Amino acid sequence: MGITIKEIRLKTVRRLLKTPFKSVLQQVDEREVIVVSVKGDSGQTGYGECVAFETPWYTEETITSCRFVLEQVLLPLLTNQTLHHPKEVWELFKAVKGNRMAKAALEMAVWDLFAKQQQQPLWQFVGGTSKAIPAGIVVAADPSQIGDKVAQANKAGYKRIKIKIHPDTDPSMLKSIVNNYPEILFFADANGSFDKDNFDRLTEFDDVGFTLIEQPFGEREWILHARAKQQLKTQICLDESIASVEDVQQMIDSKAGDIVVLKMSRLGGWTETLKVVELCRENSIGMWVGGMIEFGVSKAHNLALASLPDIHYPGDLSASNHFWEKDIIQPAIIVDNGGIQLSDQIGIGYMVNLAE
Ligand code: OSB
Ligand code: MG
Repeated sequence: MGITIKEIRLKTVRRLLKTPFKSVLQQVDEREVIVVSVKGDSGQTGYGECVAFETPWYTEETITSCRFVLEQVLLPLLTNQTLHHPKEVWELFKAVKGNRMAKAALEMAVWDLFAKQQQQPLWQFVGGTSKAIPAGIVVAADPSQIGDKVAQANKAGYKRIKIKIHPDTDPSMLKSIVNNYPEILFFADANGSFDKDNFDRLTEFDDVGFTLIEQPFGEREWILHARAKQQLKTQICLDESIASVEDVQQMIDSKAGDIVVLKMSRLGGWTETLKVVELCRENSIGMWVGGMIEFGVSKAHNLALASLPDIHYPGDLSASNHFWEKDIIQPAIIVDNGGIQLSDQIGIGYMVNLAE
């Protein structure tokens, strides 16, 4: 039962964040993404969201490079093709080097389309088992605001809070915050801001009480990460370093980390991500689903991913109202008692509404 891809549309969405997102890499005030819709000959439509940023501060791709690659390279490869499984999209794109964020947006839309054709929720279609997904929020603010933001997140019911850190962050200040909330899981994300010259600064965060420290060093710093894994009792988790199955294998071989952040956008979509999940499962590597300051279409795919049996840590899965006045999906994603309930509707499980 194949699907012929009949029509692909790209729609730019640009909205202000409710409050600026501040990390050591960049401040984000406004977000632009491309919503991709793929219509099959059955009449159904699948959705994906391209979450590259405006400039290459986080990954090499940008929303402009993605628009170019989507329009000029990927759309012609997919249009009018008949597919029997969404995994075939990765094969169709094989001759195109890199550009995984552009590929992911289109590939994920095709997975949604196939789930809809099969009359199944996407989370079931990909092998998910859990309908109750633990939520997680990120605090990306000035140090003076961290305490207040954590208190707000606690009040909103979040049971996992990720705090952005860098070499100038005061670990004792964080320790007193973490001590105030014994029932909350705290992650730290350094976004690669440490290096070999301030390695000792990193060890000062070992007693804060973090479940893990995400990406202390640069993306290719396998040896430094291995040293941190050996010397710290806190688990080391890699985010920016993980852009392919091969990167996960490299992390395992070099003993550079305990846990990986799954970012389907950076990995190139579902097919590559499911391979990463399999490899992590076989090697007892922890996993959780990372966020990209994204809208609801990307979040819905990420929620389906978090439903898989071996995703044990809560991800960057916050409510629609965390970043946005109004999300692009209906109903909005809500967090209740620290969790998000997956929909029983087919596909991504939400209506897409791009009107402001
Ligand atoms: O490093 O995990 C990161 C957002 C944009 C770019 C990089 C990162 C982030 C986040 C997650 O920290 C934010 C979210 O919940 O969407
Ligand atoms: Mg990160």
